[in-house]
Amino acid sequence: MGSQSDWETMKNAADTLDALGVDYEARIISAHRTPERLYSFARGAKAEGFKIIIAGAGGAAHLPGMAAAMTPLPVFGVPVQSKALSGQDSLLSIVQMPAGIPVGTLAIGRAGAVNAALLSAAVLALNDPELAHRLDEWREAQTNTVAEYPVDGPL
Ligand code: RP5
Repeated sequence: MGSQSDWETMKNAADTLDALGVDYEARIISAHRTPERLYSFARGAKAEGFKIIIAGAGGAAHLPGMAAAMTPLPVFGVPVQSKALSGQDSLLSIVQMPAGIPVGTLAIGRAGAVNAALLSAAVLALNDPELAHRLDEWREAQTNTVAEYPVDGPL
């Protein structure tokens, strides 16, 4: 993620990966404030053993696109909800990649962070039957939490 301030959002991705038993590292790498750290991480990520990068950033959110430019790994971008423009700026700056360097862009905020983790798990599960089983179980558990009929009052 681009800043400590993104962690409140990106922790939702981390929590989801924890629930699925997927190993990850959470790092702060700013495209603007720590460009050398970004270069070094993105260039070395595949050799370090990473399989997928989830990049969360807000505002003028260059992190996912710049990371994608420097690694062959799949990059999923999470637009963090910004104060000034509620994440519309983050979304557009992540999703509007020119043809040639893709960033798989998720929804703004918590939903995007959770879904980036689930999408990453689904990709990894293609070559990991045990993870595929855990993902099936996670989805079934989610389904089982949905009541068929609404009730009055607070949840
Ligand atoms: C972006 O700037 C970060 O991803 C963050 O969402 C936003 C604001 O960062 P802080 O000023 O809170 O560190 O680079």
